[in-house]
Amino acid sequence: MANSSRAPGRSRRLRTALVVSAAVGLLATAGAVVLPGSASAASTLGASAAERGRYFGTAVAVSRLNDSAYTTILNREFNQVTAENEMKIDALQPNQGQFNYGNGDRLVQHARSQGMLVRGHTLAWHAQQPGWMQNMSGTTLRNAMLNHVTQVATHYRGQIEWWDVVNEAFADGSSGARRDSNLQRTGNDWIEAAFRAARQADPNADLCYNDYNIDNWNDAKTQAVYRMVQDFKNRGVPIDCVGLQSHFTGGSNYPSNYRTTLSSFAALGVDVHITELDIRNAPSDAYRNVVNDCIAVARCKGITVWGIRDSDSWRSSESPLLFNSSGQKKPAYDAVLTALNNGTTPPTGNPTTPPPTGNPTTPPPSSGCTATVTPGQVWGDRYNTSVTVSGASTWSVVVAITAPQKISSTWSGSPTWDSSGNVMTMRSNGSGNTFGFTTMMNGNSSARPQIRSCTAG
Ligand code: G2I
Repeated sequence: MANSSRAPGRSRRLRTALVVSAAVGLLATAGAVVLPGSASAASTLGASAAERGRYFGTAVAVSRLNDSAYTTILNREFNQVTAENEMKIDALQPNQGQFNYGNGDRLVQHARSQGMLVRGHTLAWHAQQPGWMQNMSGTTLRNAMLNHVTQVATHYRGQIEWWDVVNEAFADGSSGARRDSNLQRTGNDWIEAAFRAARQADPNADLCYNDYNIDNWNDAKTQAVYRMVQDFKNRGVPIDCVGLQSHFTGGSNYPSNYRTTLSSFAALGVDVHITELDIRNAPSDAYRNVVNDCIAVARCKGITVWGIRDSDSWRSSESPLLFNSSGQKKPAYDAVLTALNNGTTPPTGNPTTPPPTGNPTTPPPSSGCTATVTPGQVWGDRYNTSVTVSGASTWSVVVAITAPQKISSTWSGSPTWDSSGNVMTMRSNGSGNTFGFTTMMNGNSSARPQIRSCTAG
C-alpha cells in the first residue's frame, strides 16, 4: 500500500502540533481563562490562528520581498507562505532538465528565518507549463511530469509542509468530469501517479489536491472531487489533504453550505485547507464566515489569503484582500482577527512563560562527529534551532524533543521519526553541515531539543 511508505507519525505529528498549540496563550495565569476580546487577545492573524491550532498565511510574490512595507506586514501577520508563482512548473523547469530553484529557495529561506510554514504550489497543473511541456503528449509527457514531481519534491524535501501535488484537474460546470488537458490525455490515472511520485520523493510532506469552485457542496465539481478523494482513500492512494482555493472573486460567492463542504471532505479522513482566499470588495461578513467555518471543522488546518495588499492581488481592481494598497488594515482584517480571537480553543494548557534564551543542550555523545546547537529566533508559539556538524561530511544526528513540543518543519537534512514523533534522526542530504528545524512549543515554552548522538557516515 502506498500509504505504508510514509514516514511514521507525520500526519499525527503535524496535527498534534497545530491542535495542542491552541493552548498557548489561552491562560494568562493558571486557572484564569482569558475571555475573547480581553486585553491578552492576540494582535496578529498568525498568532491568533496559532492559538486556535491553525496557521494564517499568504501568497508571496518573491520579487516583493525587497519592498519593506510588504515584508513588514508579511513578517508581522503571517505564519505560513505559498509562492504565488515561483514554484510553478514553468518557473522551476523552464527548459527540460534545467531546474531553476533560485526564487523558490529565496522564499523558503525567508520563511525559515521567520519560522513560517511553507506550502508548495504546485507540482502538476495544466496551466503555467513551460513551452517544452505544452508540446508533449502521451508517455513522454507522463514521464516528464513524474520526473518534475520527483525532482522538485526531492529538492524541497524536509522544507515543505504541504504540497499542492495536483492543481485544478476538474472541469467547471455541471459535468463532474475531469478537465481536458494534455496531462489528462495521458490517462485518467495521472493524478494518482503524481501523488505516488510525490510521496516517494518527500514522505514527510502532506500531499494535497487543490482546486477552485469546490466550495459549494451542491456543485457537480465539488461532488466529483469528493468522489475522487473518497476513491483515493479507499484504494490507498497517498492523499492527505484537500485545498479549497476559495477565490470568491470574479463572480463566485461564499456559499452558505461552505462549512458542510469542509466537514464532508474532512469526514473522508483528509485535512482541509483554505488555500487562496480572496473575496471581491472584501466584505467583513464573508471573511468572518470563512474563519468561523474553518474553526468549526477540526481538520481545517488553516487559511491562506492570496496576497497581502489589494495592490498585490491578481484581481487588484476588486480590492479583495485584508490590507489596502497603502498597507493599512481594512475592516475585513478586523473581522478576521476578531473571529480568530473569538474562536473555540481547546480547554487545557499551561500559561506561557518568557522563552528561554540559553544554550539548550549538554554536549552530545560523539561517534565520529560532533553536533553543536545554535538557538535561533523565538516567537510566542515556536522557535528555531540550527545544528552544525563537524568532523564528518556525511552524518546522522539524533534529536529528541520534549512532548508536547513538536517539530513542525525542518531544512537542510533528511529527517525520519520514531513512532512517538518526538525523536528525529536527521541525515545529511548534501545541503551542507548545518541543518535546522522549527519547534512548536505547544504550551511548554521552556524545554529545548536534546542532541542524543552524532554518527559519522
Ligand atoms: O489565478 C489565480 C490563482 C488560481 N489558482 C492557482 C493559482 O496559481 C493562481 O494564481 C495566479 C497568480 O496569482 C497570478 O500571478 O496564477 C496566475 C497564472 O499562473 C498568475 O499570473 C501570472 C501571469 O499569467 C503571468 O503572465 C505573469 O508573468 O503571473 C505571472 C507573474 O506575475
